[in-house]
Amino acid sequence: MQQTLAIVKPDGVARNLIGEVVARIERNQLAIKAMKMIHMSRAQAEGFYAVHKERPFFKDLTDFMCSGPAVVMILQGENAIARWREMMGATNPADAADGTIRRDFATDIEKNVVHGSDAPETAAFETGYFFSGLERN
Ligand code: IDP
Repeated sequence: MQQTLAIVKPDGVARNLIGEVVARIERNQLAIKAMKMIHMSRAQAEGFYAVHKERPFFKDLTDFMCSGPAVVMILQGENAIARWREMMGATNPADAADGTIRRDFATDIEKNVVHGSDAPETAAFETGYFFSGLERN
């Protein structure tokens, strides 16, 4: 069993896509172990995306992530990290496969509706960033 962090980003919440994303997660048999809505501060968004701090899009990305509420979730299942990334689709919606969340709903490479951890180490950091041990078992 593996856990991963999923986020419905501020664009997804603003566009009323929480239910659509949650429905897809449930249809794909990933268990939602924890879920809450948060409006990140700038410092919290910068801490979350610290790995990207040297990237040219860091300022825009962190502005976007603290621009409104987001829904953060811990998903659990066999191979949950890869399965959730497959459901999300490629970072750029133009490159995302048909039927993925980003292909179906994202408007551009930044406002791409959802986030998912990309490896076991990042999943451990990211789930622990938003949830305590008590909230995830
Ligand atoms: P991922 O979310 O598919 O794992 P990453 O490369 O980790 O993609 O990038 C994190 C987030 O940063 C993306 O989901 C997207 O919101 C934003 N991002 C990535 N590349 C660009 C870019 O070239 N321009 C603007 N925003 C970007």
